[in-house]
Amino acid sequence: MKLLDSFEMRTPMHALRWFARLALLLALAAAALAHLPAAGQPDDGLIAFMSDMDGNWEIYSVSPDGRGLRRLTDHRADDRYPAWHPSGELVAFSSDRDGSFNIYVMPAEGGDPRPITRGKGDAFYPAWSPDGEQIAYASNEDGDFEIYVSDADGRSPRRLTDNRADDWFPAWSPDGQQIAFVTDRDGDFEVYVMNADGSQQRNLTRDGADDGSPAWHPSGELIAFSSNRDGDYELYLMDLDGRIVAQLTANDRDDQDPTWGPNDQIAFSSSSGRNYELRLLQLDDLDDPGDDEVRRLGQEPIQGGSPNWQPSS
Ligand SMILES: [Ca+2]
Ligand SMILES: [Ca+2]
Ligand SMILES: [Ca+2]
Ligand SMILES: [Ca+2]
Repeated sequence: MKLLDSFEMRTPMHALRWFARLALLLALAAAALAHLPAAGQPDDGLIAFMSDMDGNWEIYSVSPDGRGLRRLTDHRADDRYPAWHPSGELVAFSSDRDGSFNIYVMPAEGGDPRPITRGKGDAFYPAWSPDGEQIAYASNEDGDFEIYVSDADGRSPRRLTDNRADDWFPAWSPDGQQIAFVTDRDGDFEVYVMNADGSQQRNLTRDGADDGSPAWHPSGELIAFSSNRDGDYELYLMDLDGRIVAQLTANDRDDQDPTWGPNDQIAFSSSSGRNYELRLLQLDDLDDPGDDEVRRLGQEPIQGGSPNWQPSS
């Protein structure tokens, strides 16, 4: 009864006050639990992804609860790597419908795409700047892949990297000041970060395994990425010094291409051999991540890769 003593339960009046206080605390706790975000709510925006479920690579969108599957492209060419414009009203993607791979933009509901790049070589992995005024992508028009940034309409492309290795998978920081990307300039793939003008390129992962698919947390202080350092690909969370904050998945599948949704949700692609599907992870506590349950996006498996979560408007 030491606990009760501390609340000075000496008279019925004190006891009543104590129970009132307890009831209030319980009510507050219940209210807090009720407001905990549930994963994959239909009003959390859409997830665009690529899939060959209909015979060739197309871009699709789906609600994070697995409903409302919609095909956005319909072309026998390869259509890959969708990226939402920050307005949530346009989707950029990469397609070889005109011969080599170029970046195209289409309305969020699908429809006629217009080309953004018309370079020699192949252009992949479009990523809009957070203000929507620029677009980053990777192109091998100089022989190996480099990161480029152009105006939103494709004009004035600037090359940000310049080496013989492959530099690709650009990802803008939420404040638009930095770009994370993947490069094998040190022998194996690493996640690097540079300023948005290409200066101060630095290695964050520094691990002998292949590290890739960086995705900035909306706070700008953490980056989710994939690595095969335990033998197959898992998702990890690191800070901007490259310190691993948490290992987010642990299984014998290849978990890659994380994308952040509202309330610390991550959608990603999980594959095993030729089987690949979209999965969802809800991080309940960013201060203590790593023990969160992974589940399928929807009831039935949705064959999908390179998911990209629609920004909330
Ligand atoms: Ca296609
Ligand atoms: Ca290069
Ligand atoms: Ca590495
Ligand atoms: Ca795995």
